[in-house]
Amino acid sequence: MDPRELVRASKFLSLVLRHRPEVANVTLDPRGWVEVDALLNGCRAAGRPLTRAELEEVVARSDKKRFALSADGRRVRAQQGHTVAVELDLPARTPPDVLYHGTVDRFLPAIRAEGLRPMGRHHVHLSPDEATARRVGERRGSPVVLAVDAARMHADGHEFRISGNGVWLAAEVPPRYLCRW
Ligand code: HQG
Repeated sequence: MDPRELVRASKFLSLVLRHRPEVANVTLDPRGWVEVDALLNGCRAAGRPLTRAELEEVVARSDKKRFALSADGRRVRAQQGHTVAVELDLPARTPPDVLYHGTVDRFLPAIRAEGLRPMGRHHVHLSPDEATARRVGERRGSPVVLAVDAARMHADGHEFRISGNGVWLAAEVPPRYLCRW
């Protein structure tokens, strides 16, 4: 696939596997998995045909490793970013001392008052390095990077998980653990 087709397919798969499985007439299991055959049939019926080889290419090449195939290759799921109810069975892990969150100026008053909240998603998404956080913020405008005192948060009993593609996830980040970077 050329890069533009790859991005288009990846966006459609994000829609189906994170947000609206019904557009490809599939349902996600409680862990977010869907049978590959059912997905490919559904994509075809939705007018967005995809071959098995193309799906594998999207899984392998999507810039952020957004999707994963099961070990037997028969199921696929999004690694994170869902708005539909799924429980990804990710283990709780000790985070690095500092994590980063990329956002924009206009959200700062609310973030200072109430901390980082998951908004539409299931978790607050945190990056292991500043450059990644900057790219996340850039999606919305001139990026502002916040540092999260993950060591202190963790010591205070907050749980952290890491998705299969290296995104750190937390239920929330109260304002006392945040500072502008
Ligand atoms: C902001 C992309 C007001 C938050 C990226 C963010 C990431 C608040 C927005 C992944 C707030 C939510 C996630 C509060 C947080 N008041 N605004 N209390 N707390 N916000 O898209 O972190 O391409 O749900 O700063 O690369 O931007 O989808 O989260 O600006 O990894 O794979 O509310 O999405 O990956 O936006 O991005 P999002 P995010 P994918």
